[in-house]
Formats: sequence, structure tokens, C-alpha cells
Amino acid sequence: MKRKTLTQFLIEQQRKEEALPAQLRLLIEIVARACKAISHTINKGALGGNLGSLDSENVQGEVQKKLDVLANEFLIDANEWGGHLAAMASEEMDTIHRIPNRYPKGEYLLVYDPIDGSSNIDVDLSVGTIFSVLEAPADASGREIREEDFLQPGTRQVAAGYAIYGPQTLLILTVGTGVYEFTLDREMGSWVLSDERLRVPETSAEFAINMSNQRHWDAPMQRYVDECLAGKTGPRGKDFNMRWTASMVADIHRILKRGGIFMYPWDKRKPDVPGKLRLMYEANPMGFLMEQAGGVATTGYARILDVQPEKLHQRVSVIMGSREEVETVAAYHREASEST
Ligand code: P6P
Repeated sequence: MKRKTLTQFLIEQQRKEEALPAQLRLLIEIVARACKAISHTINKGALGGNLGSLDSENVQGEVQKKLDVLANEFLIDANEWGGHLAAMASEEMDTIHRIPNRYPKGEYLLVYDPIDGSSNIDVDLSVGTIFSVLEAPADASGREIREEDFLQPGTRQVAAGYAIYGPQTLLILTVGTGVYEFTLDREMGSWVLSDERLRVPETSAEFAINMSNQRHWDAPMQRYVDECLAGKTGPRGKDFNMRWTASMVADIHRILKRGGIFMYPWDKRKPDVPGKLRLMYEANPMGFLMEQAGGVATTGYARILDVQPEKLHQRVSVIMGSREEVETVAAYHREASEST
């Protein structure tokens, strides 16, 4: 049977689900095309002369990889002219990027991490591009877009997804009607539908966390992981496996495909910072995908998609994946807050 391309799939979604306006379809096609260019550049490795770091830091204070900046430029160049965006925001840019006056403006806001996990690029581990799409506020059409126009909770996303640059190059997408996987056919240069119903198994015995931070977590987090490590004879009554690739896209993709729980919790070394990962372009898009696939995404105390952003680059504690496991962690956080 001939597989559908991304274009065919989106046109069918547009017909079937009125929720897919033409400008949103164009946005997704353009972001997908930019991810192809990013994949092509990454795959060149050392031969492309783009490995290694720049002597610059991004707004997060992280050393920028050459490919971080290049991928960010790919996404800006691909999207600026299309007339579908009102503005863009990126992990790699301090402030929002408004569409230049020489181009028409659209009704969407694109928030993205051009390359997540970029510290893995130089050692050839999977990395990815994460994106989230919001609608510009209705009153914004007659004025300049402001940063606060982006500060919408994750429930307001109209689309989200990621590209993962690994043994295969995949695009994982939701427009609110489930989670779909497209595989890049390099010979044809097209994204081909390879899985149209990603579902996260309700239960799992696989957890993902950076164990080297264990002594810095709060009590509920310690309790959950201790019980995972206690295995069959412990309170959970089953042995667990552990995976940590230090690339959110790779860990989340594994969980979307076979279940598990991903955790990047609060850490007492930075008590005023809720977590390492960013709300707008990591936790929210991944949380939308996780929920659309039947999983759960929480800060430990609240649904991630309900968090009201106060700053563009704000961080959040992230616990997401198989329902049974995430709900166990959330229950331990509730018990801890009720006992204080
Ligand atoms: P650590 C990559 O830098 C990232 O933002 C996520 O992709 C990943 O899950 C996490 O940080 C890894 O953090 O502290 O284990 O290196």
C-alpha cells in the first residue's frame, strides 16, 4: 500500500478536521522542510565543518554549538516570508523575533528549540528540534507583537512536534487529533507517514532521570526513584530498567513508542528555579504530545499544560510518560505537601 506523505496527510486533516486552517498547514510544512535541512547539515558531521562550539552563550548561559545557531537561522529563514507567522521565539534568542515589515504577517506564533540536546551532536547521539504553535492574540493584528503575547498556557497550543535526528530522521506531530510519526525518505526528500497512532502504554517499568543528581532531589522524587531501585521485593513489586540519553527528544520519543517515565525535577542546588527544562519550547510541546498519546505530563504539583507562563524562557519541573508511573509520582508530591 502506498504510504501517505506529510502534505497528503495534512490536506486530508484539513478536509476531515476543520481545526486545520490553511495557514497552519503551511506552517507545519515549512517547519518540516527546515527540519530536513537541519537533518542534512547534522548528518554531514565533521565533513560539514559545523561541529564544535562557538565562543558565545545563549540566553540560558549555555555555550552555543555552531549547529544551534545554524538551525535557528534555518528556521527563521524558512518561516519569515510565508505570511503565516506573527512572530517567533527560540531558545537561542534572548527576545522574540518579529516578522520584518517587508513580509506579510500571519496569525500564528512559533516557539522552538532549534536543536535540543546539542551537547550530544559532537559524540553522534540523537538530537532534535522541538516546536510549539500558538495563536497570536486577536487584538495583536493591528499592533506590534510583544513578548507577553507568547505567554499562553500549554493548553492553548494548536500544534506541536519534534524532529529527531537519529538512526532515522523522524517528525512527530500533533494538531490535537492524536500523535503521528513521519519518516524522512531521503531518496524522495519527503516525509512519509510511518505511524498514525502513537499511544503511550499506561504502565511501564522503565524510568529516565539523571541519577547523578539524586542527592539534590526533594523527598517525593527520592521516594519514587528509591522504590524503582528496590525492584520486585520493594513497594512497587516490579523490577525497573533505567535509560538516560541526556537528549529530551530521544528520551521522550522512546517513551511515546514503548512507554516509560521521563523526569527532570526540582534540584536543591537552585532552590528558586523549578527545574532545568524550559516550559514554552520543551515541556509544553512534549506535554501536548504526551497527553495526545494517552500519557500524563505534570510538574509534580500541576498539569504542565495548565502552567501560566510569566517569562518566555522560564523553566519548569518535568515529569511525563506512562499514566500509572506519573500518577504515582504526583501522588507522592501531594502526600508530601499535605503532610507539611
Ligand atoms: P543533563 C539537553 O541539554 C537538555 O536540555 C535535555 O534535552 C535533556 O533531557 C537534559 O538537558 C539533560 O540534562 O543535566 O542530564 O545533562
